[in-house]
Amino acid sequence: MRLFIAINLSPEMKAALTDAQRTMYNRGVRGSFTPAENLHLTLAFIGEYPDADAVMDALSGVVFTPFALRLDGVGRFGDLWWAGLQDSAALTAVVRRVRRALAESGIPFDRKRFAPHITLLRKASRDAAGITVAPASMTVRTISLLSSRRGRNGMIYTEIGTLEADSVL
Ligand code: 2AM
Repeated sequence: MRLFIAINLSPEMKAALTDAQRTMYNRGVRGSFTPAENLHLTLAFIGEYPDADAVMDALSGVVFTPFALRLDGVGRFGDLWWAGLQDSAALTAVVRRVRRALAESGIPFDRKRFAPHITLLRKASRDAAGITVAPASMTVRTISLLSSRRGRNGMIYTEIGTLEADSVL
């Protein structure tokens, strides 16, 4: 099973992201646009790992309170274009806790430095510079363990489990 831990995005956030994708398309940019149902923010990429229960056990020890995410600009890694997020100490902290919990449970994950991004488009046919994204925001109340597999028409992500934020009094 190919596993990763991510935040699923609110409908408002997805609307802002699909608007940006539409603008790219209307300006003649072609490529592999992430379908709305697949838009997410990855916190930790585990990759092939057989034991989803062990991952959920590790995650269950992570404590966080609801926090805000806000879109902030568009950027690229080569021909992959993404939407960025406003700097958030709460997001950085929760990623650190998730990754520490995985490490302490001996669950492997990609140790590359966390670069918060939501992939909008892969294999862009040309430069999408100058395209902006509305500064939509959401409150994160759950973190998800997702599995990914290649379907006939692209990747299929399935939620395997969720971790809820602690309630704030
Ligand atoms: P990406 O969108 O930048 O490709 C599922 O593949 C999710 O895990 C995607 O959000 C992907 O980010 C992310 N991811 C992070 N590290 C990865 C890696 N080493 N291999 C594949 N996907 C990775």
